[in-house]
Amino acid sequence: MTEKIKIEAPKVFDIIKNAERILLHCHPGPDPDSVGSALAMKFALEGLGKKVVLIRGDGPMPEGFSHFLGFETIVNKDLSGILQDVRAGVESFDLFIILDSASMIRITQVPNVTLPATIKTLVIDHHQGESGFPLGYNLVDTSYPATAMLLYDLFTLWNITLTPSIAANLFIGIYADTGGFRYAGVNSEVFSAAAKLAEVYPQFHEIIFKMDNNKTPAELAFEGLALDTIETFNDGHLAIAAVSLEMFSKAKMNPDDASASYIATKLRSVKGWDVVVCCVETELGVTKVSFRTRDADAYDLSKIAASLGGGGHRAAAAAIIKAPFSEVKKRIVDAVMAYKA
Ligand SMILES: [Mn+2]
Repeated sequence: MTEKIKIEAPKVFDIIKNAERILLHCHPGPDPDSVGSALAMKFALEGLGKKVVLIRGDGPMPEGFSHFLGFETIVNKDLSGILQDVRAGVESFDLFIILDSASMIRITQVPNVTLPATIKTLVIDHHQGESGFPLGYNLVDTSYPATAMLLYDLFTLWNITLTPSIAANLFIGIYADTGGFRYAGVNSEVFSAAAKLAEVYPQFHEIIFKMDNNKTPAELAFEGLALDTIETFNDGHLAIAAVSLEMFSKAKMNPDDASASYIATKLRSVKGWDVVVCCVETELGVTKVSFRTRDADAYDLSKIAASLGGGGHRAAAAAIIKAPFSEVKKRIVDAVMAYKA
């Protein structure tokens, strides 16, 4: 537990105690830390007597998450959809707790969505290079390996009872963001938290199995397509896989079946490929780019991604590049080279 969290916990708890109706969300391209943290927070807030609405966000939600406890309570709306309800007077919130995200682009990629001034914001996040919302309260601690681990410490300091639903969702978030307890940032405190959570929800492995083994044949076919496109740059230190809309249509496949981050993580397994990138053109001229590195001391991907308009962590980051597909690779190579220089 960091000193920062010990100092911040009572202040953040006061903000929550003073709120009645609270909005939660999942970030675009939701990962288990986003969804698990949001569900755990929802159950904790409901235990405190709050009215809570958790929206799906931009979606769609991965099939493999459907076994998370409370998944069926996620409201099938994005931020602009729920704000329409607010403006129409059929819904109201006094607080928006923004988890695992600290900028508008990590909440919604729908352009020109603005929050009404009546809804206060509270950011709780662990991403580098994100500082929160100028007018809200921001608790960003990048020393945490997962938002779910940060929530575990906050819940402990707030004396929240760890119900099975809270424990299962926090476990999933910590498990996924640490790569199954393998990444830097995993320490004895993370294992202590996991042990406590597993004590409360011993069947955690069932949810993990269903989450990790939920592929469709189309997703596997995409893997083949993407691995076939790999090119290396920068004396073999940078490897890029890139799939265009044209390639999808030739292969009679759909970009919806493509996970850029999954392929990037696979590429990272190759010795010598220090920075790896997977690009997926999702709409004409819009390419989703996922970065991974096996050498986070030499490369800070949060900075490389930021130079392309994205963000993330040192070892894993992402960006959306709006440019003709033929220019995307050059932009990435230039960004990586510029960082080295
Ligand atoms: Mn996270």
